[in-house]
Amino acid sequence: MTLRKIIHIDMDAFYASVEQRDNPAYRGMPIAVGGSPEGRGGVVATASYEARKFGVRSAMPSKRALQLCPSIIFVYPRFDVYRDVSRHVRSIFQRYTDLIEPLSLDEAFLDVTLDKPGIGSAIAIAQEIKQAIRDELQLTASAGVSINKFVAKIASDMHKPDGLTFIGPSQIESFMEKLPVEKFFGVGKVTADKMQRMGLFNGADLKKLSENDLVQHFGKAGRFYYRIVRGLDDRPVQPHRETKSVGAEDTFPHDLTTLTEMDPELDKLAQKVASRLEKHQLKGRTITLKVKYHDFRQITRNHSTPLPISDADTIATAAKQLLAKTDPETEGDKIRLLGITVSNFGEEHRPETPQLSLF
Ligand code: DCP
Ligand code: MG
Repeated sequence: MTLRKIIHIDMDAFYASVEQRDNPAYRGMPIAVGGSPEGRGGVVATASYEARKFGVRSAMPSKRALQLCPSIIFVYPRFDVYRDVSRHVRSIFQRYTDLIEPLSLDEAFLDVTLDKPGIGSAIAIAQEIKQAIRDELQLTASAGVSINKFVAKIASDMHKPDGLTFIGPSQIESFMEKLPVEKFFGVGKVTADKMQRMGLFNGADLKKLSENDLVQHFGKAGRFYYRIVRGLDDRPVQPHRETKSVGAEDTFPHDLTTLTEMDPELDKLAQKVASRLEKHQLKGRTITLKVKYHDFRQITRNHSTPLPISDADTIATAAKQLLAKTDPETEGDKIRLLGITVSNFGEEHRPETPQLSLF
């Protein structure tokens, strides 16, 4: 069996770095790309590293960002520019491999096992890609190099910005053992809290449980955790995966019984979905609400709009109307999970997938 060579590349403070590159006045300054502080419901899409020092983060309300960092400069996003940069980055990747799986405008997995350019090592390929991005776009990216997607993705985040982190086959087991459970990609806050309450703080703790134990406590995901803590992840890099839906869901620590509790949760979910849609540059016409009850019954309700939508307010309103149709305050119907998905993107809103015809 030959080991694969996987690179995960993620641009550093993507929108903010593009704005700082194109506007010398923003360089070295705390900036936030996103809505204005006066604007209703404005949120930060991303912040420059200078602003992150003050605690400003993606998805934070602009008002909060201004409190944390009074000198912050708000910049309106220029999506057409980010899309062009993303295309250029993609064309750089294509010099090194045909197996590219974009996750969003600024992030992709590359399988370089074949070593198309004959460079000899995945680390050297990652270095060349970073250098090309710097030379041709005056931007920096961070790369993670390993033998599977899971580890490569965590690695790319370890030495941001401008990082390159290699985690070789012999290091994976000990790396996974030390990894805190909340860093496991795919482990949400509720699951992480549950793990911690069970005394499971890192990969080594998870490893003590049998596959059966894990499945009993965490359902289907348990099987994934069992394999991943052993460094086993054979998911292929999928070049033509198309985003068919964008969603978010939350399992609540306490079951919800009243609309007063449910409405703010739907607002939060809608906000998350809206920022994910924005990140993928998508608008959809179908909104689906998922409701799971304390006894594991699950229902979905959906609604299609004449025009594609992507903003948080419209998504939240539609989700609340769908929820109302389920008689959510019915006696005994305690709600454990709510989820919102937007789909039905249509031809004109296809995400950035590499074109087959280019190679
Ligand atoms: N984005 C967004 N809303 C979010 C998260 C991200 O609109 N909630 C956009 C803005 C980011 C881009 O997507 O620039 C890429 O997201 P990343 O999570 O990769 O964040 P950054 O590239 O900004 O920073 P980092 O250096 O941490 O990767
Ligand atoms: Mg990024």
